[in-house]
Amino acid sequence: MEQIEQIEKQALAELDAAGTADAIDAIRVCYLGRKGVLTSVMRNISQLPKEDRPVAGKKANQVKGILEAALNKALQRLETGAQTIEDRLDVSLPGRANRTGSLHPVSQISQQMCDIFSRLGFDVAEGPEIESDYYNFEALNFPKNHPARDMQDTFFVSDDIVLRTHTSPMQIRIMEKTQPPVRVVVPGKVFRCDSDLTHTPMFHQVEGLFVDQGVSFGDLKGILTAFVHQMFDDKTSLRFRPSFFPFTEPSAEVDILCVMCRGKGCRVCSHTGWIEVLGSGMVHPALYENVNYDPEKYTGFAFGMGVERIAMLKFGIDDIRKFFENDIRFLNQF
Ligand code: 2U9
Repeated sequence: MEQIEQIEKQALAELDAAGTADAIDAIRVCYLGRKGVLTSVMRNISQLPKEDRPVAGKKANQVKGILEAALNKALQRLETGAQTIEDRLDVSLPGRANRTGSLHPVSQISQQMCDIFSRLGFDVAEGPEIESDYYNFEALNFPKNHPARDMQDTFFVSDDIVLRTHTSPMQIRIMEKTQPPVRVVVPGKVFRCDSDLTHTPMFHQVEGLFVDQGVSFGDLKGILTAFVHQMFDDKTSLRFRPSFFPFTEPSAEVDILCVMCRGKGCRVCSHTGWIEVLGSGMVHPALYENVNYDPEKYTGFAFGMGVERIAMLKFGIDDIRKFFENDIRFLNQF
């Protein structure tokens, strides 16, 4: 009996370790073959004392059955390949990320600008990209012979229809429809016949207008300072420089302390320590006549800026054309 139990134990252990069909077959031959270990034990049972034969025979048959079943199972295990979930699944592999899209960097910055002005009390409005000469120039106090009306800067659709060169026509449309207070920013595409490292024939602007009783140049400085501090950081100094636009008087261009060198002087700020980011001014009284506002009662300020220009500074991009090539390797970084 002991011998049979020993055979069972050893055969099962060998099967456990067997990794090929040949190894399993060798075990079968070794134990159950014609000259196999168990086969010879069974043959010798007839030589046992008569009373021991039934018990030994029964035990030997049992073990034979167990071994046959184990041999089959081992073969099956080989055929189905991997046996466990761990063998089929490598949990250490990196996951596959979802390829979700994202907003274009210019859209991101435009939205961020509008969000800031929104929190400062401005509405957000959009208008047509194709405009009449009246809304794009005439109502904004551009003299008939002003160079900005020239073929070089303006895309003409016909004699008096143009691709808007700024989003200002929308502010005229808003003022025509609503009496003060008006507090609005207008984001959108604008078009100018110009192309180099810092200019593209289409670009984006965000312009703003605030008209009410008692609006002063101090309000202009306060709002634009709050904007720059939120857009960049509140340590960014501003500098207001006198300038000229037909639609504002007085006018000022706004420089910020260079975001790259913090005023030390570098390539980005042409070694001046300052970067121009905005145009602004008090709305020219001549405009009020065009929209039926009383120029004795109301004053206001306006400002405008190029979105790509701010995006280039925020993201450290040196060529505006990168925004419009739609190279996925560029866009994926935002
Ligand atoms: C109305 C009245 C006044 C909008 C203004 C600027 C100054 C300005 C430039 C910035 C960079 C254009 O994109 S840019 O080239 N803009 O300097 N824009 S004041 O003034 C207005 C607008 C509407 C009714």
